[in-house]
Amino acid sequence: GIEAWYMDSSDEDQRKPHRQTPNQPVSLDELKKLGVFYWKLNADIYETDPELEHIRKDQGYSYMDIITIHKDTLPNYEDKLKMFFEEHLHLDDEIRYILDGRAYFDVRDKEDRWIRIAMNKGDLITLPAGIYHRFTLDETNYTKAMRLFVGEPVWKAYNRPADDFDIRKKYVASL
Ligand code: KMT
Ligand code: NI
Repeated sequence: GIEAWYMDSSDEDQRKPHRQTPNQPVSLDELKKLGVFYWKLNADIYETDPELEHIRKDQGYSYMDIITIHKDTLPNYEDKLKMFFEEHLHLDDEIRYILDGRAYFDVRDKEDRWIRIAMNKGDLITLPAGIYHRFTLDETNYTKAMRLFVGEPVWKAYNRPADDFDIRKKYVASL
């Protein structure tokens, strides 16, 4: 499964793990309570995987594309990474499936503390609409991810503060 932990408060390199000492792990169950869901899949067969097909049908993930985040493949790499790491929310769920490499998703818990979720090859995660979150590469500086979406994708991110959005109020009320 994925590993998650509460972050330290240091401002150094976002690509470092930022664990506390001692480590403060966060369980899948605690993530579920925040509306964060997780599947483990076989990324080696993503093009023909019946399990992925099943999840997509079940959840209505009709749209998909693949983004390779690496300095040589992603246009405006530096700017995009900066944007991804700005704390933000979306009006829809954010669904990401790591096909190769690694990355971190950080999400806020109920008390507004940062939880870091370490994503490896084969990890599929869904972040609920309205949750404050951010994304970063780790020190390996490379990930290839499938982006899934219910219907036509809307990539628009609203940086914090975005507390007046209905979707934010709805999310907070769900906790
Ligand atoms: C987002 O909105 O946080 C992202 O799209 C993150 C990068 S996609 C792996
Ligand atoms: Ni996002």
